[in-house]
Amino acid sequence: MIGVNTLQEFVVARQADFAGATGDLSRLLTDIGTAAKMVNRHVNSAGLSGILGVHKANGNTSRNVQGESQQKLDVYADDTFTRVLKSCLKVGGIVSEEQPGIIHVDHSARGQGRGYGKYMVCIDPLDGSSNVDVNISVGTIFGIYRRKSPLTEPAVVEDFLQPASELVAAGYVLYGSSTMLVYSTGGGVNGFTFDPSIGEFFLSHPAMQFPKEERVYSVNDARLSDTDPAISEFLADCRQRGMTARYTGALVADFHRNLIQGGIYLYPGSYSKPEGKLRMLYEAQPLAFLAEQAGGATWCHHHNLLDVVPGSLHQRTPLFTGHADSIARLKNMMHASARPIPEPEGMWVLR
Ligand code: AHM
Ligand code: MG
Repeated sequence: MIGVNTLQEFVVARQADFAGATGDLSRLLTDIGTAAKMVNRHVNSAGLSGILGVHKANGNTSRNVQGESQQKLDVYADDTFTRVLKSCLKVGGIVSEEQPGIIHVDHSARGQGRGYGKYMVCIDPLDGSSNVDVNISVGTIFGIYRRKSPLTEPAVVEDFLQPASELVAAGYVLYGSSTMLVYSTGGGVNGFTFDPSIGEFFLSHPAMQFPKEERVYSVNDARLSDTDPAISEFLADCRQRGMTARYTGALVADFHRNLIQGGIYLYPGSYSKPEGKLRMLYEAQPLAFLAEQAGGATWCHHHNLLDVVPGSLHQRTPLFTGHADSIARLKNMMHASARPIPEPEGMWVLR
């Protein structure tokens, strides 16, 4: 890979590793990089350009399909990513945390190609957006599946309801002290840092892997009183081992730190809400794919999350992701738990 530097060069060079690759996925990944640059510019100047705070429509706070209030930047990021993705000829459908249903992309209608593209994109356009107003890191998370239904028809929900083990590619953008794009197409994980003076992402973190050490655990401890006591037991064990707590409120930032320093992120289900908070398609599945590619693992109280088939587009899931040894210890403690969290009924089936 000597001489390969920019995201675009790297993506295209990697394409050669896949026999019969057409370049379609490469185009899609570089388009995601373009949208990330646009969102990055807004995130960086949010305090100056009047786009902090909640988004209002007709004087009322806008809410997404899940009833959560939307920040102005949530709306801008959603708009930008969907606009860029819709222009990508190989995208046939998009689902976003901010939108109720499938956004169909029909290229023939615009005389741009034949029918619908073969890639299905799942996206959380601005993860951790409550951090924006206080100038703390936020992110974008994406996952790309190959559609199953015929290309001549609009995509169907089942095209998106696939287990994370079927992802063709996944990644995230972290808008932090510097902006990074991290992605995998299944042959390891690579990270790129944005150089704002040149306007390009450059390969800065090749072949990312969780380190040997387990250093950090990330959890909102206000969520622990109504969940499996095995989690508190696990956290006590983490402290005993000299691990330290770090939690930003932005999953991307916590996942990224734990990938680099060695750690585990936990967002459990509770007895009153066994499905937890995080979204399966937009958050959990892409990160589970990346964790595995980086030598880590992902669990969701009862299963390896990679094997779980989501039941609906906006399905939520408990999420434990990060260092493989930490996940293994947590699993053992959960297996021995006297009060496990019940599995949400009818929410998913295993393959
Ligand atoms: P969002 O996609 O609406 O921003 O919600 C997801 C975020 C994660 O980034 C973060 O880890 C978690 O929600 C924080 O939730 P809590 O405030 O309950 O700790
Ligand atoms: Mg999110």
